[in-house]
Amino acid sequence: MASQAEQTSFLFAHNAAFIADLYSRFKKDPSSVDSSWAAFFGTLGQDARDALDDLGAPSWAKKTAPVSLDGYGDALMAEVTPPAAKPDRQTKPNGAAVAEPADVEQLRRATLDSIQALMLIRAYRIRGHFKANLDPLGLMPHHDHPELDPRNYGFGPEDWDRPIFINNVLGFETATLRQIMQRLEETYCGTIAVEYMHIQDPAQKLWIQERIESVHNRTDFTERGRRAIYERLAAAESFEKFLHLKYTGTKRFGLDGGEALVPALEQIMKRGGQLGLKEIVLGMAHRGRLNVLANVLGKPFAAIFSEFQGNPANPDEVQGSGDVKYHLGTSADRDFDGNVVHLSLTANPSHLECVNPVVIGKVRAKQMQLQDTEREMVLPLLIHGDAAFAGQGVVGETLMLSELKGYRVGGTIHFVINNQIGFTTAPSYSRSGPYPTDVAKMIQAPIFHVNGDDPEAVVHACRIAVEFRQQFKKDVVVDMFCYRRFGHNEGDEPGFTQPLMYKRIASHPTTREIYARRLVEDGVMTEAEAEAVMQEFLSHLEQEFEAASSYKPNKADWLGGAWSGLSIAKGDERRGTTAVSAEFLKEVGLALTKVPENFNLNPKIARQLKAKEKAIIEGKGIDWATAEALAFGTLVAEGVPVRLSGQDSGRGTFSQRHSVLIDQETEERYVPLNHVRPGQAVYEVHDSPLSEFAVLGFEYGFSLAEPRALTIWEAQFGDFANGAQVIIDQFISSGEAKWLRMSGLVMLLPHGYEGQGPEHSSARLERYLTMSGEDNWQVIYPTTPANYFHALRRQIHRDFRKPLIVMTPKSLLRLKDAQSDIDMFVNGSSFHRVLYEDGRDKPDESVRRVVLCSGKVYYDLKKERDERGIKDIVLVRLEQLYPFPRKALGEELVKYPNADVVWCQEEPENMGAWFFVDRKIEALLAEIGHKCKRPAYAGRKEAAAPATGLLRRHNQEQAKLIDEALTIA
Ligand SMILES: Cc1ncc(C[n+]2csc(CCOP(=O)(O)OP(=O)(O)O)c2C)c(N)n1
Repeated sequence: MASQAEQTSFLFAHNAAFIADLYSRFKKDPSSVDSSWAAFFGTLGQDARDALDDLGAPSWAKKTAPVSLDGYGDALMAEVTPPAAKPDRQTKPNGAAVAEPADVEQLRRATLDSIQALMLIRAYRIRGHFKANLDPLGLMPHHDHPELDPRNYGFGPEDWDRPIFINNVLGFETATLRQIMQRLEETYCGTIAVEYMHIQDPAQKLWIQERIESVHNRTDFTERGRRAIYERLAAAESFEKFLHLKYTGTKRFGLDGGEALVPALEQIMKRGGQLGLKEIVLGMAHRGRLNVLANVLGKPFAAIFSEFQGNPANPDEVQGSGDVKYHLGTSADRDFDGNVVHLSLTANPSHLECVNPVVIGKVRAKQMQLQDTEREMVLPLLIHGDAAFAGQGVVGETLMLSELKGYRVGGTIHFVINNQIGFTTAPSYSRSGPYPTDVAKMIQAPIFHVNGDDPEAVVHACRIAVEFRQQFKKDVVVDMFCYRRFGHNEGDEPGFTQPLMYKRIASHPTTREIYARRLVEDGVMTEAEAEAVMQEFLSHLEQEFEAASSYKPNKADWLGGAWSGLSIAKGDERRGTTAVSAEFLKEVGLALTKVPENFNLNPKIARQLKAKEKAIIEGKGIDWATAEALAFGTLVAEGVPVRLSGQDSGRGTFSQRHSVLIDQETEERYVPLNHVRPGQAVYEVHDSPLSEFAVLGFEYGFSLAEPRALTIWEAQFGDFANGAQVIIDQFISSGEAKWLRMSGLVMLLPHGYEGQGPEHSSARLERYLTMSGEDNWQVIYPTTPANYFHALRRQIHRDFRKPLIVMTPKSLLRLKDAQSDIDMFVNGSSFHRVLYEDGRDKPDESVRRVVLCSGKVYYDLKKERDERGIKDIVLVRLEQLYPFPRKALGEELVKYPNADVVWCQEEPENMGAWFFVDRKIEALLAEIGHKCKRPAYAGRKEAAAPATGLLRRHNQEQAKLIDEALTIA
């Protein structure tokens, strides 16, 4: 005879659909169910209600057709045998609500019983990771979370062996508490723990649940697969051991303790290749980088040893500063059973995590090149340190890009080498949360925590990660708990600060040793075989070491792939051919003023378009924004994609650009630049999120991968670029010198003193000039729309690429004087680095003063000089400050042998271009034998803040500096 408990369970099983239906009605309208049931449901807390939801919710085990596990077991680098047969899937009572049973009270008791079990299961899904076995050193405090204690759900010792109906959750229709607990512990508290219940998308959540619960989060690898894992571990360990032996105490930021990274990456590549990946762009910091270069990307061991011996990574004739060996990048093709995956590791500077957005930007460009609209062919793979991932703000900024239209790349795989220490700092000092990965929850990424001493678990988690990414095109995180066997670098003594941890590490066997023991115990290999694999690697390394002394890098690794055909910058003028024909300019210009019929244009915009049309037809008075649109339009018409991103860039901060027109009735968007001519390239403009660091990094990355597009980042106001200073200093200004990586990125930085206060006046021109050297980039402060037009086109119409820093105007956007006529755009016109005044009617000898200046102040000077009727002062504009146009400026200055020379700027004396041009002009005057020896200075006096916040003071200062430029002796 069935026991009371069995009857209860049976009773509930047969009425589950009834309860689910009743509850769903109650949720919609409590008065729609019988008042006694309403009272029953009303007493349930939120957790119980969530559990009750599980009754009606879809679950992998409840689906009628089994979820496909296609390809699950086959062809893993470490192959797996098919998962254990799925638990019996009995058809649950479903369909229409069953009639209310007679014994309602008993049914309610049974319902509560099930609810309690489901609450417990739910708690494990949410919090099971706290109890998981993650720390190889066993130092992490073990959490027995109260929510994981069955007693807290009303279960006593007598309840462990009676059946409870749980409606196919966990694959059991009915199970005892003992069975449930065992299943929960092995699934959620083993060496893989998962955080996924924060994901709101039911399909994603269910997918993960299925992957974990259907195989109890374990996977059975084949012997061949296990041997392969062992071999990769041996490769990783032997490499570090060898370096330790040969270069004791030399910095290498070893992977020792985190060797499972190597088979893990291998798995992502192999499984990714099966799922359509053609290319993986990696970004990683110092830790284990040499190991990844050698053992994953196949950089020759001899090359690495040669670098350890102090030899350069590139042939001697290659210029530049070079970089330390653990910052260098490389690329390689790897073939996994016929799936070729191209791998590239992006060079990165010391500044942790700043490479993240750069990698993402590169991936986006590569996806564009491959027309990978599904974003399944190119994957970003970022490898992080635990302290850095938790601490650096750019991590959050980059994650935030992940779902944005203009920046998404279909998900990044993040792998955290969580060695539970950052330099000398323990986690309790370096993050406010249990895991370094909590930041990834902001984008609802699933997070797998895994014990690095269980390499099979690490490989398995990575397999799920890449499958999830390919399936859902979303970020996913693998957090590998491990340890750092030596100090932060190999010259450090970790015992000073972590004596207990390091005592534990000293007696802790390596991951490979532990795994070898496991394989020996399981009869997969003998001890001797395991040892032989290790010896084989070591003797190979010995041979490579011998070869290192004669190793010569034969070819600098640049200008390959998308860069082939481009070359290294040379020559002085570097104008390029940037002019267009008048017909072409008009064709483009007129296309920019058209909108589709029935498009409800804003009336003000309609008037502006009319004015533009007139300017283009007459060829007169082309303003800044129109010149920019003409540059973009001619480029896209020529087949050159243009990508512009920045805050509010579509409209333009100063309401000047309007490159996206908005229908006033429907908010439909129309981008005239994408309707210039058939077959044209794409113009993309993206209003960026309110981030500078990640967005600039992204655009820089895009420009690295796509030299044949014009890539532009725009700051809202120039000095907001401060927030992206790391990208400017570490990549844009020095990437070519350090890593032989060119970029044609344009940075548009609104600059100019119009009385808008300390932050909205200066783009900090001085910083860019301080960083100018070794022909690293171009810094311009143009004063005419035509010059801007040519400067933009010049970025593409030359055979080299250099970043372009542009001080862009604000007030000049609407200044009549600052307009250009069509002849400045056409027929052999070009960018001018120096602009002088035409049409003077007095001889040059009569000129008493040359006022040199750059940018907006020119118009203030001109106005004042002309109003005063001064005829013997000329104004010469330096439109390009770097590379300094010495020759062109010299040619101007020799014309005025009787003049003195004044440098005029709006910025304070300790800012702007003065300190930069001062000595250069002095040297130039000496070189041309000018009578004037040094330029005099007219500008704001030295200051701490770039500008005053008081308009009246601004006006006084501005009038004074203009006056001084014209009058000082
Ligand atoms: C932005 C930045 N700040 C500080 C440093 C100096 N630094 C280099 S490594 C390191 C600790 C990194 O710890 P973690 O991210 O856990 O990586 P691990 O070295 O442990 O692998 C620090 C503070 C740096 N490189 N970059």
